[in-house]
Amino acid sequence: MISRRTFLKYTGATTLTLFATGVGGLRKAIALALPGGSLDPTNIPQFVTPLLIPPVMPKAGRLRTRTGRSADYYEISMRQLQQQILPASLPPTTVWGYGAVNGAASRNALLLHNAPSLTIEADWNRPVRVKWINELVDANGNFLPHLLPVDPTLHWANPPGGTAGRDTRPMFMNGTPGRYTGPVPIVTHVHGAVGVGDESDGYAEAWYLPAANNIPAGFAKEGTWYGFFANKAAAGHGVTWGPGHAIFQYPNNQRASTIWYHDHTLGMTRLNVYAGPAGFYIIRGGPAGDGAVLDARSGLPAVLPGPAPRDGDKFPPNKTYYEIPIAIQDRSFNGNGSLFYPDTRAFFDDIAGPYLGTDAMGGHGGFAPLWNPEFFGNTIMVNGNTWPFHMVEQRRYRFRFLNGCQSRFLILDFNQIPGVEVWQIGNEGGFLAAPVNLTAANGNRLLLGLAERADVIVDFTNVPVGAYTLGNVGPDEPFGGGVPGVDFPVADPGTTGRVMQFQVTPLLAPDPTTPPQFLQLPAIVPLPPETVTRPLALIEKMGMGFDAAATTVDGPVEALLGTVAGGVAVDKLWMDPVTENPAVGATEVWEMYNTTGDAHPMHIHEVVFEVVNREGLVLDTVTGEPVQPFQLDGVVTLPEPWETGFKDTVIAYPGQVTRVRMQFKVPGQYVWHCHIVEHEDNEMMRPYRIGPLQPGQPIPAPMGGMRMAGTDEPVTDANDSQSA
Ligand SMILES: [Cu+2]
Repeated sequence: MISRRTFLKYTGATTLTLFATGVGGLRKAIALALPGGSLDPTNIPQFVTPLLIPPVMPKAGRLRTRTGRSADYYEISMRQLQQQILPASLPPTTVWGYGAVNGAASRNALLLHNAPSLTIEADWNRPVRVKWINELVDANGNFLPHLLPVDPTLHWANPPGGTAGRDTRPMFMNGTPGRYTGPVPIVTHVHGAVGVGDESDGYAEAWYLPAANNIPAGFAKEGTWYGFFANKAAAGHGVTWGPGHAIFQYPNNQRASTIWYHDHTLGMTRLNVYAGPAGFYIIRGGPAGDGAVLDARSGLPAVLPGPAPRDGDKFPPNKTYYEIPIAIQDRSFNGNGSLFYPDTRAFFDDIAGPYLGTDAMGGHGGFAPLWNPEFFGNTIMVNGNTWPFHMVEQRRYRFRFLNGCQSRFLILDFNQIPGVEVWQIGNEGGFLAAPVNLTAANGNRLLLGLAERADVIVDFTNVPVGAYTLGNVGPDEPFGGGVPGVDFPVADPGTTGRVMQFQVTPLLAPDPTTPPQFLQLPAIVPLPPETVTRPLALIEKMGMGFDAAATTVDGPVEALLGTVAGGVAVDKLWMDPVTENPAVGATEVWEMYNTTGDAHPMHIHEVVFEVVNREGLVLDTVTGEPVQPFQLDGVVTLPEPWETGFKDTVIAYPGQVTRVRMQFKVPGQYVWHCHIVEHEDNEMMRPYRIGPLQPGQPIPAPMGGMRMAGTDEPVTDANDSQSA
C-alpha cells in the first residue's frame, strides 16, 4: 500500500508549512502512466471541447411550506444516458445523471439529464423542496444494473438481503461472490447543506430502488431508515414519499455558499458518483451574500464578476458568463468510450486473496474482492468533458472550483498562465474573512482536497493573448501533504497534470469588477466557545494477503474512524452504536487524530465548522506512526488563510491532530466521514446523532452486519462518555 510506504517520507515534516513555502525549485516529476481502461489517455485529444457551463435546473413549481414559507419545488430524476465526455472523435460514454422531469415553473425549461447536472440556484432563507426520483430503469420499466462493479462483500445497502439483511455486511458461505447486478439503490445528499432535517439529508441507509417492474422477490426496496424518514417528512413537511422516490427539503438559511449534490448510498457512493450523478447547488443572497461585499475604497457595494447562468437562459447560451462553476473529476475510459473502474482488488496492489466469502477449502480472508482502497483516474474531466478549453477575455472571472475526484487531491497550478493573478474569496461555507492572493501567498497554487470548494477570482487582465494550460501538481497517488515535486512526484504532466485550457482573447468591454484587493468581505461571526472536546481517530486497518504468485503481501483491508479512550485509538465500524452524540445547541471541538499515512478530507454533515488548528503528534522513531497513548508535540499550526470562515470539509494530515469547532442545532441522525469515496464506502464513515434518540428510529441489531467476534458491543445506543 502506498500509504504505509509514503508515510515514512512525510514523518517529521510540518506538511502545511512546507506546502506553503515550497514554491520554487521543483524537482522534475518522474511520470508513470497510471493504469486504467483500454483507452490510452495519451491518445485523447486535449483542449478540443468547449467547457460546458452547467445551466440552471428548472423548477417544477413554487409552494408554501407547512410553516408558511414560500419555497421552490423541483422534480429531479436520475437516469442513464449517453454523453459525449470524450472529444467528438471518440465514442460517447454511458453515464448516469440527474435532470429535471418537470419544468413547469421555469421559462425555457431545460429538461436535460447530464453529468454533472444542472445547477440548483437557491435564494437565501427560501426553502427548496426536491422530489428525488430513482429512474434507473429501461424503456420497459425494468431495472438497469449498475454500470460499474459493485462489491457485495462490503457493509453496504445490500438490497438482496431483504428487510432483515439490508444495510449489513453479508456473509458468503459458498465462495467469494462476484459483482452485484441487481437494481441500484440511490439516495441524494446535498453536501454542505446546513440545518437540514435528518429526513432530508440523504442518510446512507435511507436509499431506495427504482419503481421497476421486475424487482426480484425478497429484495428490500428501501434502506433501513427510509420508512422512518418518510413518516418524519410526512409529519414535518406534509409530503408523501412513494416507490422509487423521496422528497427532501432544504432550509437554505446558512451563509451564501457553493454547495453540491451527489449520491450517498451505503457502500456504493464511490460507484454511484463515478457513474455521474452530481451537480452544483448555489445559495445566494442574505447577510453574507454577494450584495454584502463592499469596495473598501468607497464603502459602496463591490462588483463581483458575473453574470452566472440564470433560470430561463437559453441553452446553448447567447450571453457570456463571467461567473462559472467548475467541477474537476478524474475518470478512466475504455476504447469503446465506457467508464473504466477496477473490478478486482488486484488492480490496486496485486492482492489476489484471501477474499471475503468462504471458499471450497473453508478459507475465509479479510479482503473485499472488488473494492479498491483508492482509485486514481488517468484523465481529468471538467464539467463533464475531458480536458476542455474555455475562451476568456483579458479581465476578471469568478470560478467556483469543486474537487469532485474519487481519491485525488488537486493542487491547481496557474503558473503556466503568465501574468495571471488568482485570489481566493470563498470556501465551502461562503466568503473567507478576507481575500487571499494565492499568486503572492501560495505560489499561484490552489490546494483542493476531495469535496472542497474554492470561490476564486482569476484575473486575466495582464495575460497575453494566447492559449494556456491550467495545471495540476497534486500527486497521482494518495496525498500526505508536502511540497509538490519534492515530497511527492507531481501528476503526469501530459495527462493528469493538466486540467483545462484558457484561450485568452482581447477585452470586449471594460471590466467593471472591483479589484480583489479592495474586496471587503462580509464579517465572520465566530462560534461560541465549545463545551465539549471530542477526541476521534482516523485509522487504516491492514491485513496480510497473497499475490498471484502466492507471495505474501500486506495491504489495507478497510479504513476506519474511531474514538480515543485513554489516549488510544479505538476502532469503530459503521454498525457500532453512535458514539458522537452532541446535545442540541452544543458547541463542540472535534479533534481528529490521524494515525494513518495519508491525508483524509473529513466531512461532517449538517454543520459548517471553524478550523481551530492542527497540532503534531509524537511519532514512533521506528514505525513512523503516532505513539499511543497519543502525545502532542506542541507544534501548533493555525488555519491557512483560505481556511478562515466556515468549512464543511477539512484536510486531516498524517501525524497530526486536526481540530474543528461547530455548533449543532437541529436534532437527528447524520454522518461524518472521509470524502475519499473509496474510504467512505468501506467503513470510514460513522453515524452521529444530535440530541436524544428519536422515538421509533431504527436501532442497529446486536449482530447487525454479521461482523465476526471482537467488534460487537451492547445494543445500548449513545452515551456522552466523551462529554465534559
Ligand atoms: Cu480517507
